[in-house]
Amino acid sequence: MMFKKEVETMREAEMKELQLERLKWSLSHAYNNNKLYHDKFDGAGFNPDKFKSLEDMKHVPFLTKQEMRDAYPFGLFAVPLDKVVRIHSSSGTTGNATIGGLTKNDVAVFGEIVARSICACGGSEKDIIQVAFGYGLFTGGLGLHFGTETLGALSVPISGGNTERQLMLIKDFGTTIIACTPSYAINVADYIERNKPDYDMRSTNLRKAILGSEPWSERMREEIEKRLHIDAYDIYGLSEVMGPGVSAECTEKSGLHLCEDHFYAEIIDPQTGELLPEGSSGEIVYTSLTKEAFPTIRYRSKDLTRLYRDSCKCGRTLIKMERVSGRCDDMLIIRGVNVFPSQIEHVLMQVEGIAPHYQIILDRKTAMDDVEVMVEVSESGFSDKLTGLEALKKRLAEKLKNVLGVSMKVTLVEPMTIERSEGKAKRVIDKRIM
Ligand code: DLL
Repeated sequence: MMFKKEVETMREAEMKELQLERLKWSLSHAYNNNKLYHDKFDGAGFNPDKFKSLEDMKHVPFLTKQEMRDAYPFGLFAVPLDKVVRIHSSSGTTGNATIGGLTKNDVAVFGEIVARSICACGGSEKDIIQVAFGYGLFTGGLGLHFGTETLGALSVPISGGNTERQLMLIKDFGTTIIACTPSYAINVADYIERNKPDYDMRSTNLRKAILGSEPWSERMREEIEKRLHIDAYDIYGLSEVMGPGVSAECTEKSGLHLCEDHFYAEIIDPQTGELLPEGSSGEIVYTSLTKEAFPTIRYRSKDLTRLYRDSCKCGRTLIKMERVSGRCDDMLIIRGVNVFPSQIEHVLMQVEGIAPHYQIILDRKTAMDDVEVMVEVSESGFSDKLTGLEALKKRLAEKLKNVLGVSMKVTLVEPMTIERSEGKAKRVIDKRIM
């Protein structure tokens, strides 16, 4: 089922026309109603009245995360505060948070894009959706909640954590879909294995998980699906643009359909800022097409992905986005070699006997960066035979060196040693003094 079939199956040419028309509105709205955008556009010599075709996008100046932070709290709003009905914020840990506001109409659009995402993975108004994303300024909880209600499905607003209660409600309420971070889904599987060996997920109604808010791999999907006996789907979004539902996977599980009628996306080279042709990998940049409260114009997300068109079996024609592999600002430069945490994860996940719980610890005791990969051994891989563990450690270190070209110290730890998160997992710990 599609929530808005006429848009989700629109022909490419028609979509581009719609985008052009909406871009003209959005760029003028930002220019005329927000001083920061007005000054930025003037500074770059760009006048929205001269915007005639999608090619003109290259004249529009980029907006960076720093500029968003500097505009804290409401400096990017383009409507009076009394038209704003809700505030959200990014989960950033350093500096000012970035703030997003929504008008009534924006809230409706947000609800719609999440409703589309739920339908894309095969959900419908008949579903009972346990929203195990955090509620609050974070967009995950309220985003999934309003999406569920917009669709007309039943929402269980439990928020994150309290796994015992999550499992109880899955049984008692007959939950069919759970929405949470992929790392929390793994925590739920671990919890059952350790504390409730008799809890059989197959005897519940839970069929699907809608997972997102942090990067995760195909291997993690396999693990979650196998251990929880469900189908797992990727949902993506960011508070600077709106929240979850900017793009989401369909039942084909082969890329995420982007709501390109609300967000115009471009791929640029993260180093040079140069616009790259469709199909290239790079940093994704967003321009909101319908947002009233806080227009996002050419926002450099730092998320790395690829956009492409294919004839998806689900029938949607919306442009597809590869799962986000990481962020350009997460890139670790280890002794001159660029390494992404997702690449390390990829190597770890290919080795038998390793659990998907790891942390990358960076330190600089000497002039060189030290990298330690701390990873849990799975219950099955855990043998108290020291020789077995030594061999495993050696195998991992060799594999990391071969694939990534840098040597890293590997430390194996017992199951359940690495701190579990109820929201986004913390993968990188940087102890370097800058
Ligand atoms: O994480 C919104 C969200 C909530 C998405 C619930 C999906 C589900 P922020 O806290 O602003 O918003 O963080 C946004 O998280 O720029 C990506 O780097 C990362 N991210 C979000 N979803 C995915 C995903 C929410 N499916 C930042 N895969 C984004 C990879 C993701 N990374």
